[in-house]
Amino acid sequence: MAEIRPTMTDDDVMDFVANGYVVLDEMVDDDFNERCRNLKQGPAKETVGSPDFIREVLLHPRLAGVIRSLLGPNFLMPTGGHHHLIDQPVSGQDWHSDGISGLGYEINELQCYYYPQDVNIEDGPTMILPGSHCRAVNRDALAHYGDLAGQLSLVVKAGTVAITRYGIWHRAGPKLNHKPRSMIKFSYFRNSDPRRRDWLIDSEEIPAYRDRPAAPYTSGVESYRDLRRRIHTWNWLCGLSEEESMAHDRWRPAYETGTQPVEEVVLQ
Ligand SMILES: O=C(O)CCC(=O)C(=O)O
Repeated sequence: MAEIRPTMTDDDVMDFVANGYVVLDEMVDDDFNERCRNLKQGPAKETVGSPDFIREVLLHPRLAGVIRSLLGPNFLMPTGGHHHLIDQPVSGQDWHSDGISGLGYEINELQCYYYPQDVNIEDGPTMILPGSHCRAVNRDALAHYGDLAGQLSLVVKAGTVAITRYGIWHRAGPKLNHKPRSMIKFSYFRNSDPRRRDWLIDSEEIPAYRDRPAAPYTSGVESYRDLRRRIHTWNWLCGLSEEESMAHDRWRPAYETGTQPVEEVVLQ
């Protein structure tokens, strides 16, 4: 198999850590997009597992380069997928995050959305909430939210793939027409914890996480929590141990060190 080259830089990875998504515009060839437009709604294991799909989509150098950057060189390939087809006007889905996604700052699963046709605003684009990927959420509560500051409608051209950190809040947006809108969803997984930066680097010296703007829906307290989570994620992706990570977290209060085993304490 051809070597998969990482495509992300330190800054790209820091962006992903904060936002939880990357969009690769018009990545897949039109001929192949055409072939993916008339699938049945529902499980798409055969399509996603087919040699053509693997070549044209899953191992496309732009997509595989991002996956390798974020999940390491030995990542696990998707073994199935789901075709989300909407072909009539609907008010859209409730906000949700999938499966048992929730707490945790690691990046172990990347969930991708592939659009084989253009998606305009009236076609029911997928909507995501950047930065929501590590936020624990009660799905029943989340379903009551309406429009959220900072939400993003994935209005895209055919062949676009959006890569998200599993757990990102999303929904199918309102659809105003009968034009079929397809989205094929599939996930890649990490196979081992990161030991080093697996992306394009200029120097062996690990840079400290450079903060990104706070999400527009956060207060001071929540944006502080986001920042601390981002630092955790960045340090973990860089392969830093818990102890090294502490040295890289300038925001950690002095009492949050937690490194001394109780059996080492000698009472005077
Ligand atoms: O169809 C869409 O745009 C989103 C659907 C989805 O991701 C879901 O149902 O979990």
